[in-house]
Amino acid sequence: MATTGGTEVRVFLDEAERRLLALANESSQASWVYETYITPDSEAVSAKAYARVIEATVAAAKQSVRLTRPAPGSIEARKVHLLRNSLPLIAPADPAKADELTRIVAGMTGTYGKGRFAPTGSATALDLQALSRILAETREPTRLLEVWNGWHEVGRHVRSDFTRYVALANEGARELDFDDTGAMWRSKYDMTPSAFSAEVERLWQQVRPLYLSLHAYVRGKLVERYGSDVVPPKGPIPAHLLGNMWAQSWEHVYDLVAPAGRKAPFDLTATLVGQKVDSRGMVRYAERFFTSLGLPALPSSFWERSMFDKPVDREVVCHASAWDVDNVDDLRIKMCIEITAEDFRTIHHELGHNYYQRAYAGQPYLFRDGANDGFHEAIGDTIALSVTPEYLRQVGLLDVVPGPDADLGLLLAAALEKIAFLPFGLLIDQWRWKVFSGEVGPDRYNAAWWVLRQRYQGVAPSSPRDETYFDPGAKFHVPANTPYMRYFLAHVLQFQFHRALARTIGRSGPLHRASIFGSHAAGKAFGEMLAMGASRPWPEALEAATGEQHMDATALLEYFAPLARWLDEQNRDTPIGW
Ligand code: X8Z
Ligand code: ZN
Repeated sequence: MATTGGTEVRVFLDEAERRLLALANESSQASWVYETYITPDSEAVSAKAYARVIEATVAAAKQSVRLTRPAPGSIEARKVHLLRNSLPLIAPADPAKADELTRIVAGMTGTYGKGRFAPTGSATALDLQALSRILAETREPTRLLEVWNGWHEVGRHVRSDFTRYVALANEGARELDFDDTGAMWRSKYDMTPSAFSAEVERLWQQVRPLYLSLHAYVRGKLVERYGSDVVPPKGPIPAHLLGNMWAQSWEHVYDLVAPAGRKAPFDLTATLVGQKVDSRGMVRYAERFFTSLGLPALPSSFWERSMFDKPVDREVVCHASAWDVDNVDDLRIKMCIEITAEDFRTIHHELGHNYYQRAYAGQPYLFRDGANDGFHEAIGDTIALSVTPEYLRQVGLLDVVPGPDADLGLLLAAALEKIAFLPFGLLIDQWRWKVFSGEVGPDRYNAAWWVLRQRYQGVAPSSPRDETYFDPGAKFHVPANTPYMRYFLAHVLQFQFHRALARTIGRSGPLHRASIFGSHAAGKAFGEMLAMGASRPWPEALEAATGEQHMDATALLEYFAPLARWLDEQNRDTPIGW
């Protein structure tokens, strides 16, 4: 009988949520200790705690199938669906294999975190941050290549672990009736896995022409700077010349590609350093943006428990992340903050996660998540789009707001960050989907990686990278088992959110000059979506905030339209593509 079945499922879900919440909190505590103090013991403890979460989740997901099926569209049906899709990693039921798998993932994350390389002339081995600084600032190709090569050694150290991880993770995913781990990752978007693949391809086709324009323009400038024997005028751009270890953001080559006589409209890094803003001060700026929207200040525990600075006395995972350790209000960020414009933005990104977590903390446990993971990644970025010159003036970080003649510079700088990222955001999981499905085996891991990097990004290594290398392993999210398509989605969604919020509060004028700073109306519109968490399919959450039901790149294209026109003019005699 329907009512009996409904009650049975409800009682079961209540109990499962209670148990999973307790285990998830223990696991978060253990992971926090591990990632802020890497030792063999903290690794073992965090791996064990994670294995317990997986085991309980799988047990509950399997049991839920045996209960009376809840009515389609009901709260219970959604929870059962989310239960099966809640984790990015499922281990086999065999406890020895589950232990092995969670140890491997924790170990790969630690190996990445501990990565170091000593370039010629450096007395000590440098960490990723120091190496990234060299890539951003040096314009000497041989030096850039040495640093790029040096960091990519870290990938080699995780190759064999990664191979075993793929096998074990797939075994786990299959026990939950997914085809493989990649199919499991694609099942989280309220559509079939294949519909999701088509959806990201559709979005990519919307933005691809703009990426091609930017690529052609930047390549032309790099040819001028480095010569055509270093940069092929019609070929892919060498991966070490774009100012970033993965060529995922090109903002650090702004000075190389800016039109003659146009330096950056302002230098936020210099202002922050000049005003002696420290890491906490940086976080305060970001918090102040959120409170200006009518959202509450962060709890005092946030300021006591977060890690803002890289400790000098121990190994940590520096890659920035946001946490809600008790799934209620134990919000924290973990970062090795540097006083730069880049980290200023990243802090807004991380607080976006924290404010989302806090907004949905009133939901039942299984709904305490983003509408989809692209939403989670887009919240703070949306706020950071409102970090306009006028906003910076309002908070005392800029003296004079540059006039409309600075627009091209502002848009070019933004494009080097946001448009350059798009193909990178797309390809990491294109690669992992093929790896998990078996289409790409260990004998082709690296070759397949570079095929995709060339196809989507138009970027290539400066010398062949055979299978003794494992270059995907030199990007955090691969050893850390963090899905990546979320960032591609976020780069589309953040412009949709930004446009909708700006319009809601009547900001006219160009989107790149619009800021929602200080608007309680924008905070309310955004906050209503955040509070929904994962309780409804994501199109409903999107509609709540934007009135739109589809992910759509027209807002991004509108934002960059003046730049797109300008790039087309610049590229009249420039080869496009590779
Ligand atoms: O990993 C991150 C965040 C943490 S959720 C810092 N991002 C991606 C990356 O660094 O590769 C943000 C943008 C893309
Ligand atoms: Zn994030």
